[in-house]
Amino acid sequence: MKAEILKLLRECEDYISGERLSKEFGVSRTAIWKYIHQLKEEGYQIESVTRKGYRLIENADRITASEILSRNHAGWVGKEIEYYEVTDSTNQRIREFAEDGRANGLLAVTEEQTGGKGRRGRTWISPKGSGIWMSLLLRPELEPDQASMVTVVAAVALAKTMTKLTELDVKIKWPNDIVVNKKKVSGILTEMSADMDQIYYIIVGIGINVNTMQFPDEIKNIATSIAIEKGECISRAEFIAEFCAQFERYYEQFLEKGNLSFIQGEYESYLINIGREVKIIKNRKEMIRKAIGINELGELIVEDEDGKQEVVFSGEVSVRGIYDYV
Ligand code: BTX
Repeated sequence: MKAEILKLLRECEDYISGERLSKEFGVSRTAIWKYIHQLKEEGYQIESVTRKGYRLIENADRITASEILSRNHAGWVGKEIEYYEVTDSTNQRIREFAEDGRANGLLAVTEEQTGGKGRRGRTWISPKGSGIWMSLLLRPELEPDQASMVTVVAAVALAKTMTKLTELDVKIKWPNDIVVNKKKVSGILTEMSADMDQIYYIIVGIGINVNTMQFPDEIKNIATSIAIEKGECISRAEFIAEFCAQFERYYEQFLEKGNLSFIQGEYESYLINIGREVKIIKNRKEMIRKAIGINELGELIVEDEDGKQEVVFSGEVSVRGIYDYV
């Protein structure tokens, strides 16, 4: 209800009376007053004027649970949200929630991560207030070897969301970097808990540089943000809400089909590697191949000089000439 009140306040530029709010939501004016008080405690500047009612003064770029829920139009993804001012890693939070039995679709978001994780033990730099650092809990009935396909689904949902909200030329660097202008704007870290033949849960962790204007030296040549590329800031809460809806749509199709055939073409339309040379590292040997596309399992199809094709699994590929540093 708090999120609904916030939504109404945001949509209405004028004052809304306590009476109207109480009628709208079927609760007492005191209950409305309590929700308004809670929103104020979350940092919203809400003016209350006798005989006129309430008005939202400033609309800062917040990602609190109420802010996201008031925009979320998905069915079950992100319908429950845990918000943190600061935490070590949202993937870690979701892992604990998963072990506690929390439901499919739970989302954890934070303003800042002190121990943001990338793949293979790398660090994900997650400064305060300007990015989206979030993780989603999924409990699919899939075989463990299907889990990596969820990352591909998330990458397409992310690319689609970004394209829709920013109109930037968004690309995917196989398997799951989101790239704008040859620089990394977002990364995905998928983790899971499983045994040989069943998945207990999957954690999809997503980091997006949204309104970040400066990066530390170690990544300043490879990283960019939506704001840098677009020249203006965008609403992080709106981005998260749109992503939830996009992801839900693609993910449900994936569960129905069990493979990525329905999304292959769309993934390839974003794929920056397509038709280009990639460096493949197999058994410590490096080879140059041309990337052709992906198969229905999300593996990269590459071709040698004689036109012989083979597939490449995650992590064996680096991309020549895509990032300046490669
Ligand atoms: P990755 O291993 O593909 O990328 C990590 C590499 O990317 C780093 O080694 C560094 O070179 C570069 N990098 C680090 N921080 C940034 C940044 N902010 N922008 C651009 N490049 C950067 C990608 O791993 C997976 C990242 C997932 C992050 C999310 S955030 C929410 C969730 N919680 C968590 O701990 N991780 C995930």
